[in-house]
Amino acid sequence: MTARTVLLATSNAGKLRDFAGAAAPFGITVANIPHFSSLPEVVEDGTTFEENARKKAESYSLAVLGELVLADDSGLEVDALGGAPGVHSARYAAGEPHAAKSNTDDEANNARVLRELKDVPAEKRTARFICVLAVARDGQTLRTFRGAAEGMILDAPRGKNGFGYDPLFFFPQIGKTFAELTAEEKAQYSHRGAAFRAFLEWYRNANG
Ligand code: ITT
Repeated sequence: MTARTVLLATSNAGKLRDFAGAAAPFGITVANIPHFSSLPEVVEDGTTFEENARKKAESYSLAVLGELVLADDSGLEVDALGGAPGVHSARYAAGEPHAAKSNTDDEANNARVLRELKDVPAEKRTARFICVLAVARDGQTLRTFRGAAEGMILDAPRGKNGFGYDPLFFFPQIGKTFAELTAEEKAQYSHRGAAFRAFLEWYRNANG
């Protein structure tokens, strides 16, 4: 495969870093859509990761006609919370899906999860990260790809890397939280890395 750039539509710098890390070993650069912040924000009112991912990819692909555009909808599902925060992961502490988002959200979101799991014993704190990645062109979704990572929610944050719920998410397979992983490890083990590799397989077949 020749080196090339794949466009991503996201307002989340952490996601961009994750995708760039997952793509680098394959000689692919992932870059945000040019002038992304000046595009009208897509309302994420779907009830599933897939619905929201498709909506974002389709809508933002209209800003760069002819190009493949990736968008992910992702989040944390905690079993003891009935799958919450789920599709509301980005704005969980705000309590409503469309509340304004700020940089302090991650801390507040983590605090809410910890509060809600206060009396839940370690063995019942199972959780997973899910990433659904949609690829669209000219307003139409071509495919979606799903990645998951299984872990446990700790009772206090650990680690300084990553973003979002990473400091709470303990990954037993290597005995670290996602916030203790290097960029290479996160690409290797995460839901986002898995979804991206599935995309790459499709992309290779589609582009020779
Ligand atoms: P865009 O829609 O602009 O891409 P967003 O942050 O609003 O950015 P989502 O609606 O998909 O994206 O919400 C994803 C949230 O789920 C994210 O803000 C985190 O709180 C959480 N999340 C997803 N992947 C994560 C990861 O790898 N590590 C930690 N938290 C993650």
